[in-house]
Amino acid sequence: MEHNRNSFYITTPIFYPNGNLHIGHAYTSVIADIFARMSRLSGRPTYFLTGVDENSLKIEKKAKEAGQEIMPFLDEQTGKIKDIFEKLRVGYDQYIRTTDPVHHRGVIEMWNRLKKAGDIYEGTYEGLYCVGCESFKTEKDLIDGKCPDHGVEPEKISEKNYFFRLSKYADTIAQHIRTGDFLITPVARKNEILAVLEGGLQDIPFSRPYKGQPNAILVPGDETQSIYVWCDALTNYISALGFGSSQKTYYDMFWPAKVHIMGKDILRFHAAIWPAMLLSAGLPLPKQLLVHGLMISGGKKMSKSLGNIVDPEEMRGIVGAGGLRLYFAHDIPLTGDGEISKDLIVASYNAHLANGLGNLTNRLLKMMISYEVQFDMEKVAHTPVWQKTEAILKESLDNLDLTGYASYIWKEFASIDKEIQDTEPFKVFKVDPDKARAIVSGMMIKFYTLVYFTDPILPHTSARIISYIRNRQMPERPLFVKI
Ligand code: ME8
Repeated sequence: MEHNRNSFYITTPIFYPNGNLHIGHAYTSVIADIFARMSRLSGRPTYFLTGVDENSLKIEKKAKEAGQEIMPFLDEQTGKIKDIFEKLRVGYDQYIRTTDPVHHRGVIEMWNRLKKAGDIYEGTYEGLYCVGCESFKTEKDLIDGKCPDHGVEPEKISEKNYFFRLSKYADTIAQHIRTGDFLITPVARKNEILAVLEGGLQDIPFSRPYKGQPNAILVPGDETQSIYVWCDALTNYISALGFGSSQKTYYDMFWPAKVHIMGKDILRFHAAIWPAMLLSAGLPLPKQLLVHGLMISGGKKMSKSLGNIVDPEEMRGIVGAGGLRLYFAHDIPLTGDGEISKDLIVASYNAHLANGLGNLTNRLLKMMISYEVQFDMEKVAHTPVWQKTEAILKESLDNLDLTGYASYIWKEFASIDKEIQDTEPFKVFKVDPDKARAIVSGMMIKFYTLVYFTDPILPHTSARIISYIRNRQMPERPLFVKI
């Protein structure tokens, strides 16, 4: 199968399954899901990958703390994560686990290519290592001698490693970023990474001594060493598609990715190490990195290690999957850090769903049914309002502008509300029923269109409202109860 220029391959980071997913992980996954659904709705061949990063030291520690063997622990974690994804309607095409054999094959193939390119060499690493980040640190990365993200002193280590010649690729990567064929958005993140690249990159250890860690992928030809977690983890984006296996149809169809979505915490891995690996392996770079801010709680980054997490399940219990999805899409600017609070989520739910879409649905359905308004649903797709909304969908997808898309649709819903107030069909109906029908019919065409294009954000609700319209039926209970 040929690569289709229109294909849309979208990924989330593979998450560490060492605790429950918090609202930040839910955010990344939900926005990726919304983009994937927008892409499917616009007719593009789409593939949405998410999954878990299982081959890491901190997972092993967690399993030990829980008194469990590693594989049953990982299976249980994956069960929980898939359950949350289902509840939040995160409809991935594939959930990759780095313990999957297909992944191991991809990593081995990647290693062999780096080696063949002459970019792997033996050396000794002396320095600091933060297990929380699973990365090597320099003194200037630390605040008061501690990792700023994890609040712990990194371990001092001295060990034999294989190094990856990262330094060789700094200029080429910067060049790809500057020309825009490796796009990094928002621009502040692009500039941040360009500054790093312009300062030059150092070669980095790409293996660590193998000490029997479960699930570690051993260096081909040297079983005393295991492949470094980030080399292992980053390769998931292509191993999942079959890179390194005989079955690589999906790889051929979907690589290079349209976009990798991630938080800014792991920008450097994705904007320096990953493209360097791909260049060394002779593979195309992803088209874009979309780097979102980090939600903070109590003024600090939320993280499993810090224990200040907000539970997405609890929030879903209050505002439903739709409430949370709309909040992410409509209210969180992709680019900044935001303090997350229950009050803000509830206020958004009340404004946009209970008072907004919920009320509007009721008012329109009532008028449509009681005034016996007819409109031809099969012809809606040929109306100017449909064509305009479809064009906005495509444009928002090209620009990965989620808040723009969500706020456009909700403004249009509000404009129907305003039209009801201005035209007062309930008064018109008393004197001129046909005129009232014509007014409501026009509104129904617009409403039906908008609801249809809301599907990526509110997948189940959109389908439910469409079926009420088609069956000329009122919802048995309110779609969104005010909180
Ligand atoms: O870093 N706000 O996994 P991870 C918003 N396994 N998003 C957040 C967030 C927050 N406070 N905290 C986390 C790893 N995230 C590696 C990735 S990829 C090849 C390997 C989201 O479980 C955000 O997307 O720590 C961030 O980049 C990711 O979770 C980190 O997840």
